[in-house]
Formats: sequence, C-alpha cells, structure tokens
Amino acid sequence: MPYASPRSFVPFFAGLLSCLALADSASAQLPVTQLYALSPPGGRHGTAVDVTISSGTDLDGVKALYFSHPGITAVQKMSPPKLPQLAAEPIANQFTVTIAADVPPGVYDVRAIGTFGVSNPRSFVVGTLPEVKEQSGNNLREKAQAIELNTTVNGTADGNNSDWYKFTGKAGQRLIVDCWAQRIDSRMDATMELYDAAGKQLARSRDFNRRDPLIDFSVPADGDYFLKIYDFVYAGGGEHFYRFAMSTGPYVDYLLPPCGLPGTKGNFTLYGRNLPGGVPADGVTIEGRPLEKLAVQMDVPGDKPTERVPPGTLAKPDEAELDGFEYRFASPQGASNSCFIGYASAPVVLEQEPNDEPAKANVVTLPCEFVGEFGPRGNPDWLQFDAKAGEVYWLEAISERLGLPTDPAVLIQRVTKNDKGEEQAADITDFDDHGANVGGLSFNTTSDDGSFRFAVPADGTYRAMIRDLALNP
Ligand SMILES: [Ca+2]
Ligand SMILES: [Ca+2]
Ligand SMILES: [Ca+2]
Ligand SMILES: [Ca+2]
Repeated sequence: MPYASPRSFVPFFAGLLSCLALADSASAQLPVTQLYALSPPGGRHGTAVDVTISSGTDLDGVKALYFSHPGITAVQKMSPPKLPQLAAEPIANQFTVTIAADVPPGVYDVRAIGTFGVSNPRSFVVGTLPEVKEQSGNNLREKAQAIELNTTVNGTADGNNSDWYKFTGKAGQRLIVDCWAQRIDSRMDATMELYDAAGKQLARSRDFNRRDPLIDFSVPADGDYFLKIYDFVYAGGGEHFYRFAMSTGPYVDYLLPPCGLPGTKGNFTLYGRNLPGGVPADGVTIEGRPLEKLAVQMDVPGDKPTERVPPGTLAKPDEAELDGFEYRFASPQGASNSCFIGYASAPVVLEQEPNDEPAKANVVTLPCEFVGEFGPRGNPDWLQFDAKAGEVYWLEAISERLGLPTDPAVLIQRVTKNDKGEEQAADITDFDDHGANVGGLSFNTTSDDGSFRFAVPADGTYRAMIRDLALNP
C-alpha cells in the first residue's frame, strides 16, 4: 500500500535517540523501582478492583500507582491498627484501584512510585465485561472452574500445569476466546485447547495475535465444554498472567481501507466475526474460519492527529512510528476488540481490480494514499500517475508495519512513446525494505516496508508496481 506525499522523518528519529540515551545512563547507576506484574492486570470500568503487585524489584516504599488515564486511580490498602492508639499501617504492594465509568476500554500504562522513583510502565486493561479471578485448584479437567460467557477471566499460568475452565454453550453460538498475555507484558506464551464433555478436542490455538492464541468456536450442540490454557513450554509464575473472555460479542480482524483522512467521515468495510448486520464475506477465511463483512461510516478524528496518544496495544518499534487512532465496533453485545486505523496524509484511493498488468494500471492523481490487497498469490498491483519535472514525492509502502506477514516491494517506471507511437517503459528504481536501524538490538527499527524519495526527472507518465515478496520471493 504505497502512498506518495511529502513527508519528513527527521523530528521522530531525533526525539527517539535522546530518549534512549537517557534511559541507558540512568539504569546503570542506582536502584530503580521496577514493576513486572500486577494481579489482576486489569478491571471493568465503573468498578473498584483489589490489585496486588505480584512481581517487581526495588519496590521499597511503593505507596502509589500512577495510571496513564486520569480516570484510573489507586489507594494503598491499610491494615487495621494493632492497638487502638496506633495508626493504620499500609499493606505492602496492595492497592484498591478505582476505574471511572467513563474510562474507554483499552490498554493503559501503570507505574509504581516508591523510594527508588517511578517504575517502568506495565499494561493495565480496562474492559466492559464483568470480571472474575482464577481460583486455585483448577489444574485438572475434573476440577475445571465454572465460568459464565461474556465474563473476563484473569489467571496465571502455573509451571508444569494447565488451567481448566468449564462453560455451558448453546447450539449455534459463535464464541470468540481472545487470550491476552504477550500483548499486555506477560511472559506467558499462551496456548488454548477446547474440548467437549466427552473429552474430544474441538479446537486449538497456539499463536494468533503475535504469541497470543484465539479460538473461534461454533457451538455444535447445547452442553458443557472445557477450555484448557497453558504456557507453550509450561513456564509459570506471577509474570505469566493472562486474560480472556468467552465472548458472543463482535471481533474485527481487519478493515478496509486501513487508513482515513483526518477530519473526514470515512466509509470502511469491517471484516470479522459476530458482526450484527454483517453478511458472509464470500471466500474470506482465516485459519479456516469464515469471516463476515459489514459496511460502516466513522468520523476520522481531525484535531492535531499526530499529537494524539497512539493506540495502547503492543507495537513493534517499526510499527510505532505510524500515526493513527483506535477504532472499536459498538454493538448491543458490547464493543469489539480495537483496530488500528492510520492517518492518511492525502486522499485515499481504493484499488480497482484487475490491475495486475501494466495495461490495466489504476490511474491515480498525486498526492494520494493508494490502498490495495495482495493476492491471489503472485498477483501484483499496478498504478499509473502523471508528474512534472522538479516535483518531489515520497513513495512509501505501509504493510508489514500494520502487523501483516508481508514484505512489499515497489518498482517505478517511466512510460514514454517511441516514434511509432508504441509504449516504452523504462525502470527508474525499485525499493524493498527500510533498512535504517536507529535503535540497535533492543529497539530495532528496520522494516520490510520501504520508501523512496522520487525526484521527478521529466514531465510525463509514470507507473508503480507493488508486490509481496513474502508470498513471491
Ligand atoms: Ca493457574
Ligand atoms: Ca502462544
Ligand atoms: Ca490487489
Ligand atoms: Ca520489502
């Protein structure tokens, strides 16, 4: 998905380098409060939750938690005074966290504040469903913990063991079990398996959203079913926490276009599951499960978009440089998972298939953000535009940074006609990856997306061809 528009990366890289330099010099000298895990790692909006710091170092004197949303506040728990004349004493690492009803669902940062300063951030999830905690002793199927549908469960992987849950399904229900672990700073590499009451395995997921599994299950008959969750290498402990719900609510896999022009009302098509009003998306499946599609309109925020806080979900360093906002599909069954929508810097143009050969190139006017889909396998997309000598455009592919397993490459050609009026195409350049790594091993900013500064050499017609090297190396 290339776009062509003037753009500068210099301010971003300069800011990033200074942050990294500060972090290095501080951590080498003094003890610093470090927060590794909270239990539970989230709560429902409009409630108060008892939260324990279950893992960290240099936690001396921690008496406050600081959240990135002002609607989430914490008060340290106090033990009753041992004698009437003595004051109540704070209980180490235990807090009552109050989440205001108007805090939007999402992932927020939480930090611990103690004698050795303010800690690193950890994720704290605000949800809309009722929540329960895992009860110990659920390590066998016979001792599975009974849970309700549409309830968020907070649990912890126990080393060399599995956690079992039991629920009642009704024939025809489509249940989405979206497990959150790696994406909220857990060390757990979660795996989920689903069984019927006779012990037959009906579904299994190892990794779906990065290392986090997702099960999409159509209940075949009324009855009891069992969910097993464990760490893939049977690791466990306080830093191996997870959250999931057996949800009948909507789940959005992706939407098209994946970007919108700030300050406009945009038309988008959602692709996902349990979308009220949706229709089958013919032929579109993920891991064998059919998707639905639904047309929606939404306002793309227009106020200083590049200053907005980015969506609070895990992003790789190269993904973090994209500007965008978070979208959730609201339904009577609750809000969906969040989706990232990028801010377009020019009008959005959707591809018109077939465009897989030069003669069928989609004609566009620059600047624009051209949106297309790779596929079927081996199928490139061509676009054509006119440009004038001396104009400068940035052509940039954005695909792998949207979290997709793609490796786009772009070829640029100049199109002329010879004396006989026959079309001639001459390659100008091709570009593949963004190779600059300004963050070293721990913050690798390289990407399979590439960009190219195109200084137009002469008035005329040009073409670009984008293809996916991950599918067609
Ligand atoms: Ca457990
Ligand atoms: Ca996994
Ligand atoms: Ca295409
Ligand atoms: Ca590439």
